[in-house]
Amino acid sequence: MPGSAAETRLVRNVAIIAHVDHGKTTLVDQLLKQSGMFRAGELEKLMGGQHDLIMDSNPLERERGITILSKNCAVNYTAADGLTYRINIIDTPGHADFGGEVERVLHMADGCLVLVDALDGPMPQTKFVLSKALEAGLKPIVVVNKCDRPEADPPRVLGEMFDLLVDLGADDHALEFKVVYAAGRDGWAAYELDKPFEELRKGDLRPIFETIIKEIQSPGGDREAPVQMLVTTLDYSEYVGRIGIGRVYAGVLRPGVPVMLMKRDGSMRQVKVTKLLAFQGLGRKETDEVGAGDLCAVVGVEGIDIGDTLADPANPKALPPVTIDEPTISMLFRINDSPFAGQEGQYVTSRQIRDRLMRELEHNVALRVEPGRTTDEFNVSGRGLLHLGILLETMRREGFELSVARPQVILQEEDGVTMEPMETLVIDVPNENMGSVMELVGGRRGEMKKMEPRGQSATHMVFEISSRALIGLRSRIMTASQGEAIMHHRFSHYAPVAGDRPGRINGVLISLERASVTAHAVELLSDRGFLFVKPGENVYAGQIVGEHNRDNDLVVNITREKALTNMRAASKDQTVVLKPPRQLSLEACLEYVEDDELVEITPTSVRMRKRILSESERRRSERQSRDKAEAGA
Ligand SMILES: Nc1nc2c(ncn2[C@@H]2O[C@H](COP(=O)(O)OP(=O)(O)OP(=O)(O)O)[C@@H](O)[C@H]2O)c(=O)[nH]1
Ligand SMILES: [Mg+2]
Repeated sequence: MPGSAAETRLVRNVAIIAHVDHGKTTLVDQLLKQSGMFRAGELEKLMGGQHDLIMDSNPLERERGITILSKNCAVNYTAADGLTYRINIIDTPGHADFGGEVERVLHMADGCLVLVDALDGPMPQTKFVLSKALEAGLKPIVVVNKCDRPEADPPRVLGEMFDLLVDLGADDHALEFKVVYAAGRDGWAAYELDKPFEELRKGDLRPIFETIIKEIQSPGGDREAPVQMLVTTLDYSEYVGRIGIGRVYAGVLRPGVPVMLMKRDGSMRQVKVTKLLAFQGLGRKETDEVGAGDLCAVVGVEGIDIGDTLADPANPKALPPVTIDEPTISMLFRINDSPFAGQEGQYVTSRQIRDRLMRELEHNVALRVEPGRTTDEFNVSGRGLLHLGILLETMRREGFELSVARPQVILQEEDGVTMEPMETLVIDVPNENMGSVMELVGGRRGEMKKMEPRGQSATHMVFEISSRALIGLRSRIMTASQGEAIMHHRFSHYAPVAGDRPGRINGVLISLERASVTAHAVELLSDRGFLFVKPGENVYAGQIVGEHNRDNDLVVNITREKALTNMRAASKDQTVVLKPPRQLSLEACLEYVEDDELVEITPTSVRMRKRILSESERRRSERQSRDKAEAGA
């Protein structure tokens, strides 16, 4: 009986965890399709985006082909034993910036499917999410996924997963994990790879459903006990405000009945849930009770937060709170004060930006916002470049304009020593680009920890490197490998700060004037470096229009008109093929800029600029800071 209190023994709560791109959402989509709960064609209408997925439903997820928010869905499945089970499935994001969210939502589950790519094997995030699942006491079911990949090597990958579990100190219970082989996208799974591929492909995902039913315990929990619900995720709606999502651990939760809201800080107050929702299929359905073991969303509790417990007022007992991750990176958000300010966006004032950031804080748990030096500035901190980049991208889609400074890694003091975050960096790269990649990472004091072949033509390398040195590395690695490298990193530990942050090697080309870029100027500048702008684009004085191929900045006349001379030159003109501009994504721009530069973000453009737009003022300011440094030395 979905929607109402299902019999606890027929409920299963399972989280799907893996490294980014190992196929979690694709598998969840297929599980939905094969659950038999939906009419033919019903789900297909909901597909979309880069990967054509149903569960990656928000516009940015669709555009980028990654999962940003964890999501719940629930299916009914009639198992081989003839009983119909209700399976709550929690799809999680795989990117390292969202690791904290995965850690929290694991509280809703009793077991997890750990997906691992049958070629790539366990990656940094596999290790992280698996360690968190073990800490939470979840028994993993290993799904060796993407077995259809041409160079897939399931036995090797399975061995690596076993080693990883041993490494993580898994107990015997966890080491007896069940294995299912699958190609989620093709919709089949198998207990053994004992048949030819053509045979396996005719199968379906029943082995996964059955393993969930058999291996994951029913949630248990005493329905007769005083109610306890733990909030592990927040959602927000303009209409009803904050929505708390989590699991009922004991008793039965009902709308309209007084409950005690117990905060992390120990304070409590009596509240009422006005609307109670259970998960059903892809959506949520209003219900009048949710019993121990099941998951739900609660509406109408003002100020409800992650880690809060809803408890019985007569017997209020808080559940152990969940961890909330500290921010690792901070960035200055400020109003856009470029000469083009207000031309492309709808919301441009500091007040509008502040209100928007405050609204974001309602549900973006790992985000922090502090006032800056002036009312036009805000220090915004988050879990990484992607976390903050997504916020910026969302804001520009909504019509905001703002300018932001380069991201700063947040350092920590420990016994009087300044510590910086260190990361594990994994790079898979075609063999021919190995040398240049090693040089790039080595140049930033990355230390190699491991190197091994990956298939015939690629190499898998593991480094340890500081977070500061990582900023700006991605675009260089991508250039060095013609976009072929696969690169992932995640936080590993803190270490004493060593050395200066490596700066950008090249200087930039800066526009001299405010005008329109001309093809003639682009042609003349082609041997100075590469450009970020194309003919016809409007630029302003102080805007960064390209990268200089030397280490100094250069002011250039990129809006120069061609002096009309003679016919011959004019006809020659037509044969010139201009180099296309290099287009940097929003996050790439954030990594690119130096301390004296800003990224200008509007609904239609992302530009880079010098903080001080006028060349003479820039020079004066440089001289002043140089004098100051000399006086201090
Ligand atoms: N060959 C092959 N590719 C697959 C399979 N499953 C998924 N993919 C592809 O892998 C890519 C990533 O799939 P997703 O389902 O978005 O992966 P994910 O784990 O949800 O990724 P994040 O949520 O961003 O961490 C897509 O291009 C899929 O089409 C599979 O079984 N075989
Ligand atoms: Mg996904």
